[in-house]
Amino acid sequence: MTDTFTLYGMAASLYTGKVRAYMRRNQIPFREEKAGGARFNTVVSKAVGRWIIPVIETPDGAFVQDGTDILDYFERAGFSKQSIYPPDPKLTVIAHVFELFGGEGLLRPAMHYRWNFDETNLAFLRTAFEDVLPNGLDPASREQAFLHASGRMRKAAVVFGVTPDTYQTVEDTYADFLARFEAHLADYPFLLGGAPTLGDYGLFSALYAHLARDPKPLHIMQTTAPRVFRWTERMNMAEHFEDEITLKAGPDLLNPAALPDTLKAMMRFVAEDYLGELTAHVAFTNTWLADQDDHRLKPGVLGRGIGVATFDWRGHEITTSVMPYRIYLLQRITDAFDGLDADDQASLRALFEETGLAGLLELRATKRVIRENHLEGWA
Ligand SMILES: N[C@@H](CCC(=O)N[C@@H](CS)C(=O)NCC(=O)O)C(=O)O
Repeated sequence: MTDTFTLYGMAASLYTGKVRAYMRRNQIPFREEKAGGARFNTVVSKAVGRWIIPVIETPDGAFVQDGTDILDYFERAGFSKQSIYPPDPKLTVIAHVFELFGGEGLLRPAMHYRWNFDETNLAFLRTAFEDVLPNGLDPASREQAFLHASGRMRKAAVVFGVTPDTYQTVEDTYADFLARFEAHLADYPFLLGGAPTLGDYGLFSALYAHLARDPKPLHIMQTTAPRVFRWTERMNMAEHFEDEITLKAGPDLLNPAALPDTLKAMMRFVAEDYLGELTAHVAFTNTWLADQDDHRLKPGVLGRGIGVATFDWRGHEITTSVMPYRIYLLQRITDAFDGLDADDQASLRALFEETGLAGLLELRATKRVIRENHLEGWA
């Protein structure tokens, strides 16, 4: 038996990027195999119950799917050089907010800047998508398969709320987000101070594989938010590079009693951009749950979305797909909050009130999302 893991993924995959960065930083021995390869199509996707990446195969032949679950697997198995769960549980709640927002809330700019700039991006994407196509296709079949796979992703952009009506607002709000993160990174190498946490890995999902690799958004990031670009490099390194920012911040995480305004501005952004959507999704979910028989709640019976919810997003009425997975990540925030003692809850509630996020702490689905055999369902 070797001690090498296999990561099945794709260079351009949002959630694969998060896992790869974690494995590199923690110097976990692994090889990466394109998800369109023979073993993925015959063995791995069957083992995890659907075609989805990333998946890791452990040295003893077990599979773990889901970016978040894979990081937790490595944390539990003792591979982390410095846990991505902050020692102060109040910081962990904040980290979970960015785990959810980075992985799910930034999909609008990620999908817009990937799929709505064909002139700049398409040649790059055509090559990138070879990672998910079966091996050895002739050129005509490869083009056919690319059009099929990319067509699915273009449809996905629409169900995340990216339509011609919203393009300009997606661009303006992404610029606002970049400016806020850029300001924060002038003083800190990572979101919560001197080391990456769950929150950085969440943000890294969208901010790396799409927004710091595809030609159109890469140019935007490098020219308007160079420190964010530098952070994507820092996140992706196995080595520690001591620079002005790391020297200034030191190795420790932030003091939760004195959080910088730049972090609060980022929390405020999450409130402005994403709280309305989460609120609408939880309301939809609870109405939907009340109507379901037990069979439909079992893991794997339904696809990834359970329906759509319509809500106001920055002056646009938009309709987006409601996915139990988002409720699963929301649950991680509220579970972490519920686990705090009364004093910590009070101080964190004050911070969430100050940043417009207090409503997030009240959002609960009437049933819990569970993951069984790599699939989501309801307890
Ligand atoms: N929650 C999952 C999401 C994974 C996911 O959506 N992966 C994309 C690629 S980045 C995928 O496999 N899409 C294929 C599809 O939806 O058919 C995770 O974190 O692993």
